[in-house]
Amino acid sequence: MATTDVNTADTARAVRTIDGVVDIIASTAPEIRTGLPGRRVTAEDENPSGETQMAADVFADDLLCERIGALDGVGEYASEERPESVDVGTGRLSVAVDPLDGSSNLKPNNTMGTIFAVYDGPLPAHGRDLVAAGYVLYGPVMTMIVARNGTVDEYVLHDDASHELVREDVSLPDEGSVYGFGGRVPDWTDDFEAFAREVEQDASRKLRYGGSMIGDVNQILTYGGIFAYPTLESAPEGKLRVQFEGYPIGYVIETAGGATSDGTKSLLDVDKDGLHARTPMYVGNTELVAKLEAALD
Ligand code: FBP
Repeated sequence: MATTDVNTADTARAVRTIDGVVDIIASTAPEIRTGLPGRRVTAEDENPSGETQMAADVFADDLLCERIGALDGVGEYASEERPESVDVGTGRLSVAVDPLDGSSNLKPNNTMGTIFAVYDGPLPAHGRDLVAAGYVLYGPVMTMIVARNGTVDEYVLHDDASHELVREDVSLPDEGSVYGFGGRVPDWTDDFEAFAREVEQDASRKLRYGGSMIGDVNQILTYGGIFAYPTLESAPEGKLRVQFEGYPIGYVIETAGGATSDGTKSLLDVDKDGLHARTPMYVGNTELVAKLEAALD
């Protein structure tokens, strides 16, 4: 077979696999949500980052691993809840998920999300290997954001496992009107605190912070502005994970016309070893992220 034929076959298979991952995320999310009420308790284990796992984290991870792992074209599955990635097939694409981002919000019944990233290559992968990424937001309405082929679309997810495209080509509004910064304020660096105070002084902006990155990032995608989970004095690498949070959210926000940073460069250019490596995260309108980088310089 000629090389071009092989490439065409590979590309067609990859497109089918990516569509398959998106369909599985969309059809599994209603089940994850339905399974939450009895699972607002801690599980017996900690996750690989040493954080308390909720029974819901484990439940969502098991469902996604089983279904995504059975897809043709997926070679590896990894999640924030497992120490190692799992070999699930012979495909060249790898899928990394945060099954329930913000699961500490389960107790107060607040927003949470499911994040997914599809990489062309083995895990841990690089941000520039991403071929699709997105997230589900469990809010009053269940929505899903998907970035692939250079555009970002929004879907509404229904309880019967169907999904409906509601917005095509989503982009960040030019004038950002909200901001949300994680971590304890006394734990922020002086430079970040000075930047935060400057952002607060602008009367056109309002604080919107809910403690679940997906809820907070979706506010930025909707209204524009800036979200940060910064470097902390006690945690120079910040809290959020590169493979499961930094890269996929970097991909979504940059595909939607925004900017992202780890403090000095795009989140997609972060170079870290290890499946569970962490990174500071700053995402939002280009002008605000540029100001942030200048403030931290
Ligand atoms: P999990 O994936 O373990 O839920 O942690 C991620 C997260 O909940 C983010 O959604 C959020 O931005 C951050 O941690 C909040 O952490 P903290 O409350 O410790 O500042």
